Amino acid sequence: MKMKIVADSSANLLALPDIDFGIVPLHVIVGENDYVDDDKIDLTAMQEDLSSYKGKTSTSSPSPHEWENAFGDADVVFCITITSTLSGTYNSAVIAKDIYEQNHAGRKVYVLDSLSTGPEIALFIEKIAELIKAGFAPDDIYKTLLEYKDKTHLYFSLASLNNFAKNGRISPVIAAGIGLLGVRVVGKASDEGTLLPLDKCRGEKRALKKLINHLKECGYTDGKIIIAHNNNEAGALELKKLIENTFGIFNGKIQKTRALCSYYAEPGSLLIGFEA
Ligand code: X90
Repeated sequence: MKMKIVADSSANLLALPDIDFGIVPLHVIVGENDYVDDDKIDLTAMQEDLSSYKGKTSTSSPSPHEWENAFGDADVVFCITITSTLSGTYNSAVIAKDIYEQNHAGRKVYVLDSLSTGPEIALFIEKIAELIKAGFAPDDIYKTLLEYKDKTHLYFSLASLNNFAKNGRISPVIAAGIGLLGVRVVGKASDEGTLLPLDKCRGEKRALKKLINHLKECGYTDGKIIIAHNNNEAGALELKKLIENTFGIFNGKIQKTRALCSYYAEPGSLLIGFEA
């Protein structure tokens, strides 16, 4: 039985060792330019375009057809999407699942709405990969994944909320003032899969301190952590150090955001997914 994991590009991953894995790209649109968030994208060119372009910019979700293509010829697909509250990506995956299962009797697609994005999705993907390798049956993998989802979180420190507000994904009132004079917003993915702001902090140091406090409040001890950063490796390393100092271990890794996350988590931002 051929099992495959398919996620959208908000996971910031391109490949997975020893597992059949596919990524479906979202798009970042800057005027006439359509940046496809796949392994061929020039991220530097996109960032430069974004920072100099004065007109409207936006993002768009993959079509059902793109999902279907990524499912390939797998008998069982585990499909993980960015939060359905903020993107049409989940809906198009569900449509693709129905078509795929209708066209290929006996095949099965599990679609999971992450209600999150980025590093928390990456944790889900790693968990599924682990369970596939351990030889579990598809239904058991899905059940275990749903239980796992209750133990993971996504927090962030965002350097700006401009693109969120400009695209109607957050109220302009919340976005006001973030980014000015080094003010960052620290918050989390809510249970409903929306952006929940928790603290406004002046300067990265304060933001990192808040993140550590939130880890403590969540009961974090030594679980897996993935930090994703947009042009802020120094901040990611500083957070790693604080985690080591506070909890005695950094059981994780640091990744760079790809196009979709880089658009909303603007340069200087950090995303942190962890198991509590
Ligand atoms: O369909 C589309 O065009 C994509 C829309 C995606 C909107 C959300 C992107 C979030 C990227 C930003 C920080 C974390 C916020 C967490 C909220 C769940 C990452």
